[in-house]
Amino acid sequence: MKKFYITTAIDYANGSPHLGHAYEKVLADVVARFKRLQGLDVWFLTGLDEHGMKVQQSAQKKGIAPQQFVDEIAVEFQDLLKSLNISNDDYIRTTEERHKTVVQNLLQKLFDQGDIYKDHYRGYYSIRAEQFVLEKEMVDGQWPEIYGEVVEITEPNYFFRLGKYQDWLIDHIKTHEGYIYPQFRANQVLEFLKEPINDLCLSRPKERLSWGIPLPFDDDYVTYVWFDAVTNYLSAVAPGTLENETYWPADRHVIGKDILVPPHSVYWPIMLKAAGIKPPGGFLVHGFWTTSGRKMSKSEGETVDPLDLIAEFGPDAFRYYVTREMNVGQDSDFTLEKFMTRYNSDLANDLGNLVSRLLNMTQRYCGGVVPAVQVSEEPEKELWASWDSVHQEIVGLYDGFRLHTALERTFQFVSSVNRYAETRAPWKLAKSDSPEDRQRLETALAAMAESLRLAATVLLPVMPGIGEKIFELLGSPAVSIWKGHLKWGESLQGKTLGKAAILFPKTRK
Ligand code: ME8
Repeated sequence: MKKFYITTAIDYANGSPHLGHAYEKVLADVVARFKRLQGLDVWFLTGLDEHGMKVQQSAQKKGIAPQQFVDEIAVEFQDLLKSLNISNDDYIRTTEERHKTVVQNLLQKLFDQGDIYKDHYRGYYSIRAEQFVLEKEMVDGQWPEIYGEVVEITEPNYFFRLGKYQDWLIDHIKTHEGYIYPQFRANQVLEFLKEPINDLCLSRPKERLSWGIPLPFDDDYVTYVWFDAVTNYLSAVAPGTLENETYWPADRHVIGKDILVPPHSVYWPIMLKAAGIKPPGGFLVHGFWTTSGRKMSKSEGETVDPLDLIAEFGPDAFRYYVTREMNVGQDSDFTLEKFMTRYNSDLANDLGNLVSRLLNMTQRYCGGVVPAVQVSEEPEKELWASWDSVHQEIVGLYDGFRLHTALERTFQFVSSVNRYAETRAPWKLAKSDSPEDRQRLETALAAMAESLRLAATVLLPVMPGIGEKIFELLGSPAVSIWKGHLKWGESLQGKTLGKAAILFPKTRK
């Protein structure tokens, strides 16, 4: 069976989860679920980034040990995953032994082969970003706000020879089509690589930062947060070893645009290349959620708490909204108004009404049992054609990460089913005594049931809970693989439908 290994960024354990964290998990989960429905052997990893200065400082402020601090935060992040119905197979925390061992083995190997060396570093250091920053990054004599306080320091440190592998990396990106999605991000990386890259300072003296993984070859130092963090993708599937494992390499690292250049697109592939480990299969780089143009992260004044929306409207409504609104790769503005419009119009009115209409009418006119399709007139032909166009596109859209378009098409189909119901008007046909009208009525209900089966099937990656619920109401088990189930005509004839249900209650105006 073909494997598919997908990861998310591991979230910083220095604060509570926010919308960006929630979105990234949903995005990766939609892709993971889609791949499983395609019949692939999927391994889906997410986790928590627990070391570093900020965690050390936050724990200090609270007067507790860093480990206790991250243990508490881990609960919050794991609760978020549960509340969003995320289907991850593993959860890695960088304070786990299995991770530390792999990081240390990797460091030792690179040190032994001469790719890590000791030198003096003198430069400007951003405490907030936990990285050295360059003078040329100043704007009008000021450090960019994201760096917070910047101080000048000189200290002996360990460096990783990045420059040695620069040409290899450029060639790798150029010769692997689709390696970074969307393509314009790959171009940004190539732009960055036009200048010679500096070697990476990968250590911090313990006296300044104690909350990290000690360098195996110098106990006075811990490794710098990026070297530690990116290695999680390997340590989770290859515990204790650097050997390639069943799932390696990762097929997609799902990350936000802020951490592509340089950590994921430069440090990570070069670390692997230098260690003789296969580089990543690819990156899926999403944009940022903004409100009024600002990202909604804690440090910049978050206004929407995703946990509240999930609890109020259910995980599927939240998953639908973020997947429908975000054109993967672009930024997107999050507003409660838009959320409510999508909820009320797409979910409650279009999808929810279709379900309750079908259940009510089948109960009333056919004793709750799905009848057979008996006629094929203009309205039926239009409906089948409408499904056909979705059918032809849907796999390509999911595969190409055009998830918002996949949902747009699916809901266009749902609308056309509602239009079909209006055109056929079974409630009018029911008043007729003609046997032809009875056949039309039964056909209409059978066609609506079949349409709903198809819509539920293609919605499963995005709305697994609702998809399964619809299948249950249709008297069938949810499909676990799409193959053979996307064609119109898998008759539900004879199935007993569930009792009328409200899938999306109107919770607000
Ligand atoms: O960067 N919209 O952790 P993190 C969308 N620990 N995505 C957002 C976002 C927003 N407003 N804000 C953040 C880290 N993200 C490191 C990663 S990986 C080996 C180490 C995304 O908690 C961000 O782009 O700051 C990143 O992919 C993820 O959330 C975690 O961010």
